[in-house]
Amino acid sequence: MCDTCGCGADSTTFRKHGEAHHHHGDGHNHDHSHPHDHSHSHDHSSDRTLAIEQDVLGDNNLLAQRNRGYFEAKNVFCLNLVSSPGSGKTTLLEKTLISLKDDFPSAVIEGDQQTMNDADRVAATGVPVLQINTGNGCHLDAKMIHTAYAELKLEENSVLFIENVGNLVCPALFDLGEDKKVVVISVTEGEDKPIKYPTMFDAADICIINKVDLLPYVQFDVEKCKEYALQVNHHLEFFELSATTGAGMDDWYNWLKAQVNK
Ligand SMILES: Nc1nc2c(ncn2[C@@H]2O[C@H](COP(=O)(O)OP(=O)(O)OP(=O)(O)O)[C@@H](O)[C@H]2O)c(=O)[nH]1
Ligand SMILES: [Mg+2]
Repeated sequence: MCDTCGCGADSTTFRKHGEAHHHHGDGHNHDHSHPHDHSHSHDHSSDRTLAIEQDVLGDNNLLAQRNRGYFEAKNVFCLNLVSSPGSGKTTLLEKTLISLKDDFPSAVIEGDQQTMNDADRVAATGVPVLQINTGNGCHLDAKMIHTAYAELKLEENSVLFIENVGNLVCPALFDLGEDKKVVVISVTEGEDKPIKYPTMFDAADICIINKVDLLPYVQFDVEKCKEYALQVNHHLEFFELSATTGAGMDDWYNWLKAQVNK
């Protein structure tokens, strides 16, 4: 049970492509008695709820710093991809991994509540991948990432892509030790998402506006979307692209290569 947002992170499994899944004792309090509940109503005292949230996030932040130290020591550049479900994170990853396979070694940690679908798609590119199934959990946390990269055995001077659980709310709270948080929004979601879900856009460093090939068919004002996002976080950098047609992908690739060669 995740005490911070009320979701159940009590059934996390770690799976390599082609491997039968095994449950992992992840140190979370196992508590099957609460339904999925973001109201925090399970705690009778709001003071106590706040204290538990601070503990959970505090513990997470400590582990995230450990992850960050490990990545720094190995010179691993780590990206945490966050978005609502279906914005195109895996498609973007598949294309990026194939296009940049000669530029640097990569590894991927996939986060979904269930299935190996995304890990299987990534595995088809030949890049090492580990799937984390969070069960009822709605986000990845630093401890899951720690367990996952130990299994993956990261190469020095490589890039680690983390695809978070599709959810525009809870993953914003959990630092994983990444260098950059990348929020993906697709043009079918409406340009007002940055002001409706400001925590995520505030936490992000990069904002990718995906599926621009669909702009002729949907009402989505790209400039308005950027304006809203900048209201929330004026440091955001934007990429406008289509992961399926490849439009705008070169700017993204050049940015990634520049980060790795810093
Ligand atoms: N038209 C269009 N479709 C896209 C684009 N990128 C992804 N899609 C489609 O959007 C759907 C979802 O893509 P995924 O890559 O699975 O999205 P995701 O963010 O990984 O989804 P979750 O992991 O479930 O959150 C698929 O049908 C993709 O083919 C794009 O640039 N243009
Ligand atoms: Mg995906």
